[in-house]
Amino acid sequence: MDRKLQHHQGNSGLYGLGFHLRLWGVVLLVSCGSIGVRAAVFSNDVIPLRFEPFRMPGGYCMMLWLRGHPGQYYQIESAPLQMGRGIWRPWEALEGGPWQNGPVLCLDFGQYRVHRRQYRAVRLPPPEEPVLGNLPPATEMIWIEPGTFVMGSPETEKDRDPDEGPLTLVTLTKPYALGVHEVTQAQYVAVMEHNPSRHKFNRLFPVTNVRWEAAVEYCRRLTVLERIAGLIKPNQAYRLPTEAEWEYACRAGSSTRFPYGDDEDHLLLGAFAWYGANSGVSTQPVLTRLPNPWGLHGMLGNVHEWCADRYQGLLDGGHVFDPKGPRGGTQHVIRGGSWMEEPRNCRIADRHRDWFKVYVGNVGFRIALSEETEE
Ligand SMILES: [Ca+2]
Ligand SMILES: [Ca+2]
Repeated sequence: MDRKLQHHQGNSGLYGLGFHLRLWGVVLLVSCGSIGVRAAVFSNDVIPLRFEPFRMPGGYCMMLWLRGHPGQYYQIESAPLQMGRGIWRPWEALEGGPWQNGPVLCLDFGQYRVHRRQYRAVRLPPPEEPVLGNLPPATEMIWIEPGTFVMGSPETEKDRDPDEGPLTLVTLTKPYALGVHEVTQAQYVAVMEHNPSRHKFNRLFPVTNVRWEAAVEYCRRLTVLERIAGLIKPNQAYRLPTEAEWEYACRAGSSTRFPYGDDEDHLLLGAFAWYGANSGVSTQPVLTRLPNPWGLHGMLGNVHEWCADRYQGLLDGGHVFDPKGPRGGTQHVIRGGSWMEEPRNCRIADRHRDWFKVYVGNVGFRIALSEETEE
């Protein structure tokens, strides 16, 4: 039984706050008036929750910030704003939870009439060890041979951002395999048993609204499942690619803005990538644009892809071997651009980090496979 479902059932029919106070402690209640914030704190755990309407294509959603405590889990719930009769309506958990190890940010897409909703964060008990799911539909993997390449973009590149430099010579010393497409919703659901995606039109769409931690957990579970099934060797493991591995594979030997050339007027981009101008304001099924020269589809566009690394504002410079990113920092790298981006954000060298993007339906991931090494 999914623990989120259990909590949901546990809360259903309990319209007062006393139950939560006794059991978990309601940490916060926020009602959204037209502008102001009403916050009532019911326990010693004071957890600020900021919110504001956020303009999206097609309307507004509510953007909520919760500063959680490390190691604790929260569910963010929403209910219609009470209109003065004192009758509590059922609270409903927002999709995508539970949230862990704040700070976190979530978006409520379901409610454009944001003035009429109220929100609260409820602390949850620690999760049980997750149950393993089922073997997902297989991903075709392409082995990438070790090699050396120049990471980043030259200062002369059109639309370049400063965090794409300094140009860095990178040597990758070990082979790794990369999925030919982003992880689909069918694959994610088989392993994780829920579908957090924003665009649920088709199970061949890439999964979205996946936090970095969940993408890592997917890789861990997939490794266990495929080892049991004998599909990978006992010393092989799935993981997220490092940022350098991602760019090396995306470049596929090129040093231009896109794997097929500079394309300054973006005449060809639509053949290779789903981006703002051709996506129809949505993700699109994987494998429906042309691959790069190494046979990888959708590296640019459709959904941003998580990398293993934390984000740092500049590249290392010099000559580095098997870089894994900085040790410190809270944000992780996403790469490749998405269905909602301008062409400049779909260049090979363009770098992004997680902020609210993880909850607007344009961040997914792609799996890598390699032999486990001693750190
Ligand atoms: Ca992509
Ligand atoms: Ca950028």
